[in-house]
Amino acid sequence: MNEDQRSLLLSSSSRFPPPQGVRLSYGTAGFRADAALLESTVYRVGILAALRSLKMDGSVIGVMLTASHNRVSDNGVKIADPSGGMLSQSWEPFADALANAPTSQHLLQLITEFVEKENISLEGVRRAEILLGRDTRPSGESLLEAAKQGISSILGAVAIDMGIVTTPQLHWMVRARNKGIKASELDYFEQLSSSFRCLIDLIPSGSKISEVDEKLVVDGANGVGGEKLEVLRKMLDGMVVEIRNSGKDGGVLNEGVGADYVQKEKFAPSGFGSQDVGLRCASLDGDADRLVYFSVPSKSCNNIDLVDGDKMLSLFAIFIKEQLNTLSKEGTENTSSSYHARLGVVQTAYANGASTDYLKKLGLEVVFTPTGVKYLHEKAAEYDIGIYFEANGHGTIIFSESFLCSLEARYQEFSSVSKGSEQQKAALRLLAVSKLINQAVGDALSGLLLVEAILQHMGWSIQRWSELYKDLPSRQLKVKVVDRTAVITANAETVVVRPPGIQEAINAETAKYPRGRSFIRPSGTEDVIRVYAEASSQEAANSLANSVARLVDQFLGFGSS
Ligand code: 16G
Ligand code: MG
Repeated sequence: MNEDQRSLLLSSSSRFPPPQGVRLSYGTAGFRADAALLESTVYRVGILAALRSLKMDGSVIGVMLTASHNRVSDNGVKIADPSGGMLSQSWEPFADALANAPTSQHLLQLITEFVEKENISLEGVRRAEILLGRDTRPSGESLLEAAKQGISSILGAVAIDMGIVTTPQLHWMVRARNKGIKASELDYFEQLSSSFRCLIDLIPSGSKISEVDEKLVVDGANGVGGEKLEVLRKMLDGMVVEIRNSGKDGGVLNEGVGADYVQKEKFAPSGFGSQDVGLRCASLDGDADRLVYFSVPSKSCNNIDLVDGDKMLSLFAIFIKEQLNTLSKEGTENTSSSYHARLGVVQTAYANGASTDYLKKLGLEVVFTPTGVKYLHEKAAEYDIGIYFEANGHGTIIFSESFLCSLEARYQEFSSVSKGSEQQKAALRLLAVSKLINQAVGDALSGLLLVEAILQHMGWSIQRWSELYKDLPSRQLKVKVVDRTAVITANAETVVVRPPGIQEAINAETAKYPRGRSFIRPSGTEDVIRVYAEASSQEAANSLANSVARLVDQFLGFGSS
């Protein structure tokens, strides 16, 4: 590192001292804390993003300021790698160390050692480029400034402010930029709306949705998603969408609204109720990377029928499987031999057991990973078409480059030898899905358009969709413990290997309940142990969850040591 670079880092870091007595942790998907504590962390993440861009030969990196579904007074920062996915896990320990370096000197030393180890040249000869995005939180503006200062303290690094965007928009832009395709917000909207239109135009003439189902009502969580959906809606003719909680009517971000609230509480969000009985409703989270659907079944209460990430996964899997089956049908003598696509679905332990049974009955390959998009995404990337979802509504579909190339070739072939054939349409539908769905990361807006297109294709109401299978009743609890890192899990968080004895005790409890299943895991975002239980009735699920929570308290609680 040359002298100019050293003094630049020393002078800028002295303006961003870390908060006293607070340890920040990178967590599952970035840093999150009360916004007042984050300036120094965001400044340092700016440095990290610039170094990452240099390491990746100048590829564009993204920095997103958001605390997703959390309180409006919180904020957070996430990093998007060149693929548009989450920051490589191999850099997470550095992110942790950087955020917690106590002084400017320590920071400098850490950076010096890291760039040496990673072979990153800091002479300012190479350009690094970072796209910055933020959600609608008021703290976003000053944190943006901190990120810019971090970026500009690495010689040759430039920040480009993309303004207020959803998290998935920023990931999409990073991916697009690195693929050399147009990457503005308008390009994003145009890609989504044109591929949506393509799917709608390919709907078989027999499918007709009844009038009551025409309208979709969306809860925007009083965040950035509702605002962006307003823009997108204008580009989608023929789709009737009403947007509530768009943040314009004085509601507070994520307060009694949004996908997290709806999925966890199984309750209609604020602004929804008896007037909406039977309507197809959807809810986005605060930064629009999660999506759930729901309907209000009766006028008497605000309970909902939840259609969660598992059911979205099922819907997408059915549609894709149908297209792949059509593609592989015989009868097109003049085309080359068919390409057998490997389709895989990825879930976590939180997936409702009924969904896993259903997917397996469809003949699909179902695999499990630990909680967190980075794990699911990585696994899904092993397939030609990988569909992944968490029950909470995080998820997407990814297509391998080689599969897309062969699909494109087959489409061209069908176009010349069997134009208008079912096979040609199936190929075109899959190509449209690959453009509509955000392959960088789960995206509530693109997911919503895909759900809408598939429901219309199938001629299904939300009730018909919800009836694909019946969720097993489940219950989630959290337990405060002395040290959550004392819990070590294996097999995609379904088994506890440490502390010894607790898994056997959980097994003994679970065995008492018909269709019982339960697991515990340390949260990656909060200082708690989470408990999940499901069973054949709600009472049984509650009781199993309570018993397991008691075991956690016995083995790890404050009375245990
Ligand atoms: C993060 C993850 C989410 C996961 C959640 C679990 C991403 C982008 N987000 O929000 O996928 O469901 O953590 O939280 O990966 P927990 O560890 O506190 O239960
Ligand atoms: Mg989110």
